[in-house]
Amino acid sequence: MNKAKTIYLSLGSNQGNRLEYLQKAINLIGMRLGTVETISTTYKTDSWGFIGDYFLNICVSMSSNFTPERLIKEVLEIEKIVGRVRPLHTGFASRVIDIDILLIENEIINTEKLTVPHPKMLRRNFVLVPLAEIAPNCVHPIAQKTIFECSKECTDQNFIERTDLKLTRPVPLQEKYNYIAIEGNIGAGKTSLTHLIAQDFNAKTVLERFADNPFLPKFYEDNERYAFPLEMSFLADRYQQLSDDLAQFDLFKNFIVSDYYIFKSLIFAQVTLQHDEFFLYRKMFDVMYKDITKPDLYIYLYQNTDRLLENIKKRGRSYEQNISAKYLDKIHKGYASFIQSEEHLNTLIIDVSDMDFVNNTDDYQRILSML
Ligand code: PH2
Ligand code: MG
Ligand code: MG
Repeated sequence: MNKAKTIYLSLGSNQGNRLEYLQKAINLIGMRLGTVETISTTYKTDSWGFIGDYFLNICVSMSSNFTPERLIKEVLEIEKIVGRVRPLHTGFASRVIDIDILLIENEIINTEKLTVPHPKMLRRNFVLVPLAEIAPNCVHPIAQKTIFECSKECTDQNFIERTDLKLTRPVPLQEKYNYIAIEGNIGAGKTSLTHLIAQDFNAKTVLERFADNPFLPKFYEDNERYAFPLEMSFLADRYQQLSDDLAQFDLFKNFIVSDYYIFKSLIFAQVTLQHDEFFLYRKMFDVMYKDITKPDLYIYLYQNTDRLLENIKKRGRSYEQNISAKYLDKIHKGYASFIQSEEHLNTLIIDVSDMDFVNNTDDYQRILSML
């Protein structure tokens, strides 16, 4: 995985409701590029380099683990979503939004699509003034001077003034939550979504160790005979893992994403066990359940049964191939009644039946925007 880098952006708008366009762009940056760290004061500036209406300009610092190529591609995409239409003629033109990449740490990049540091930044007060506010000590890798010094030396005479127009920083996922559990039926995509989020938000993962359970293949051969040892061993294993891992990570410093929550043990047990077995199981479960930290967000991925069966087939675990639609329906009903009964759990149900969040970034973004 790429390490997250600090990136400085300049944003400007000189048409329509400028502040609203800036806010929209900031929200999209937070959703699609990475974590927005700081936003400068909003400045009112005269258009620089061409005759046009006044601008609102800001600088933003953010962190992202995207490559520069991916970064510029996403930036152009965000400009389009906010409503920028690029005219055919060359030279500057009025625009609802412009997002320029100023600095990517101390990198110097010269490709056809991207030049970093931004080639004109040292000649522009509408860049240097807001940038000096949020990054005075950052060193410009070509000038070899701090932004504060660059700003002092800039001879740009264009009008620039502070405003008190406020923009809001989008709160990133890892600041909203400490521990997210992603749940769903067999084949719903829990583990895939867990990995995606962990990668993008630098989260620690707690992943179910289903493959190590020696009773699982046996259970699919002979349900009645192996249901009890299977459920007990799942419970013991999950309890051990959750109590170890959640103790090992500092819940207030680390952001944790898990592809299960211990309650699934009870849901499956209710489906697979005989009454008297379930009664005994429940006693053990209740003792353990008390001890386990609750996630501050519980996501249930709902996927229709046909898609579940399709996914199970696709991932090709031999012992899962005989799972029936009826069994999956029972499991789903178990989850549904659990979600209804747990009023104190912060739950979010996401219907992913029409989504492909692994291969389609828009679907993935749609999910992130719900969290
Ligand atoms: N952007 C330009 C050209 N001129 N002038 C101001 N005041 N603010 C801008 O953001 C700006 C500009 C090219 O992107
Ligand atoms: Mg520009
Ligand atoms: Mg630009």
